[in-house]
Amino acid sequence: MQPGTYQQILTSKAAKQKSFAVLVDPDKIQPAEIPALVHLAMDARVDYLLVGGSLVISNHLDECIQAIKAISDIPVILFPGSPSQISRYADALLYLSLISGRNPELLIGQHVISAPFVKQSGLEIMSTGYMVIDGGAPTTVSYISNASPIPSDKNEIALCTALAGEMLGMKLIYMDAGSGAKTPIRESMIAAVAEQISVPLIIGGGINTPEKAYRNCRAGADLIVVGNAIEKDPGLIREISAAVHAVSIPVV
Ligand code: 1GP
Repeated sequence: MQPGTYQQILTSKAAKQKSFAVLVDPDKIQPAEIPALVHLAMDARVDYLLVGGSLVISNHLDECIQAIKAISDIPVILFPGSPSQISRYADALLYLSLISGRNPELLIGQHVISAPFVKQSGLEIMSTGYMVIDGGAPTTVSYISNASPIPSDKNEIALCTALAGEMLGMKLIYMDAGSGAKTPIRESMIAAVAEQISVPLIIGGGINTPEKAYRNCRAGADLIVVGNAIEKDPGLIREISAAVHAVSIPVV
């Protein structure tokens, strides 16, 4: 039996191997374009495909995931902007609670409403403390949730929030500067959080070069997520994946 997705993430972390996930937003890609992207991801040894977006106005979420699954074993993890973005064709679900905000709907309210539906999906559920960090531009999630992001230089707020999430039982912490962020999360903040928590740390938002991905991993990220930059230049998949995986190589 294949280990679950969460176990795979934990195993990589225990082995000090960094992981790379490409974010696929169904609003920005047609199902017919999926195979080319997935072949690039397979060639580049991408570890996970995150599927989701803030809104997902298109109605081809299932179709996109089925197109991925038809040709690849890369685990597909849902990264939903709302409870409507659930597909039973995925492997696992980032069950997000927006712990950086103070909007009860996104902390627990929508979860209560969608809980039976989520359970019936049969997906592997990975509770995730989701933290939005100011990336220099208003994000869709901040607008919709009416919740302010954590200021980019307030490392202590970030680390206390992440720690609280972990102690509440969240299996993952995801710090996100927002899709297409002007300024990605500072390495000092990643390091401050990584030092305090023991669950895997996901970092995303505005990462657009292999160097940034590499430095974020060195600072303590376990899993790097890139969406926008790859939409603009799919060739970056290979370079960023190589940079992330290079951090795993022990220095002798
Ligand atoms: C956004 O973390 C993801 O939620 C990825 O961000 O699209 O800027 O890579 P980018």
